[in-house]
Amino acid sequence: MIKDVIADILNKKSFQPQREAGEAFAPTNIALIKYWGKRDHQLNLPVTNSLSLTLSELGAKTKIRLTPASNKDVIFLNGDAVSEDSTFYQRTSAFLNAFREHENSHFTIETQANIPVSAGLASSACGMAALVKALDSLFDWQLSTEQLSVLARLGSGSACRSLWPGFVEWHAGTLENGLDSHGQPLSHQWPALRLGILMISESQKPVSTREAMKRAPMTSYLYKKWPNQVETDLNALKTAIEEKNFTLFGTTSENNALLMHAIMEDSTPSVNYSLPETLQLRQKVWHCRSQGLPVFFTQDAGPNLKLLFLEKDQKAVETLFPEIKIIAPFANQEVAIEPA
Ligand code: 2P0
Repeated sequence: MIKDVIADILNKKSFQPQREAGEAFAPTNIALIKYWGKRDHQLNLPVTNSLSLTLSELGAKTKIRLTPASNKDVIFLNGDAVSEDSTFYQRTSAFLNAFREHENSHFTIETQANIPVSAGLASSACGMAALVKALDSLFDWQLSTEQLSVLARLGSGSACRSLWPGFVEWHAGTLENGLDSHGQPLSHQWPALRLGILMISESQKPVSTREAMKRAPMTSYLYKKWPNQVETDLNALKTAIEEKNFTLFGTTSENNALLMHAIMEDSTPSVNYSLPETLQLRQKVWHCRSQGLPVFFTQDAGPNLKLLFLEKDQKAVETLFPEIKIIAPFANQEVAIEPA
């Protein structure tokens, strides 16, 4: 099925390399209104729309070339060869099956990522987005950004939002083949917005998001509320962005993340990505707010928190959370990729 969809997108474009290697960078993105639950698990088609913020300076840079003499794909992550037994290798190699001219066409992929892998920092999002952009460059397909977004989604759902800077909405779409399920950038910018990462643990998740996303719709009572709540939250967030209403922006993002985590816990078997320190930091954020500091959090499939605040409060946030790494998503900063 994936191969058919990809064949539709590529429309007989060739798998002959047009240069020695294809190379591309893609930034990671953090969802403010989350993607949780799929209507098609093979094609990564979501139940609802979602809305994210791209972190321009954090992401993955990928170089891909064909290695005809090799009998398997070879993948390097930050300079180290990735084990064939790892999920990362298997998922990448399986995705590449759709792009081989012959069964024995193999690739060498070198990825430099400046975010930790599998710690809820959307590493698969930037990794898959960089990979499809690098393939497009290797084969010189000249696909549109929307087509690249569909391809990236087939590798990993959230990757389809990593093709644009700023705020991006992923439209769930209604087509069975998912060709209408891709990202779309919002025209509004918010230069004063800041996102701060609080790293609590870089270790791998106890349950993959793929597995956790299967459990929720099948077993969670709260999940019945999710599609309607996402619609309400999307409307509220878009209003907040248009009107630069930061209280509405922060409240909506935080509540959406909390409902997603409640759904995870309410699934059977229960899924919990938080650590004791996560809960302590959530409480610290709430305490700061009660003292008048407008700071909110969002949390993905991992224990780390991302704080949302405005430039005017950056000093106060840095003083209260000295370990924070702050990103200005709308500043056009130079992209420097160093391994994490
Ligand atoms: C998101 N997450 O919207 C949500 C919030 C994690 C929590 O998308 O199976 O790696 O490859 O489509 O995109 C993480 O899941 O899952 C994710 P697949 P993906 O960012």
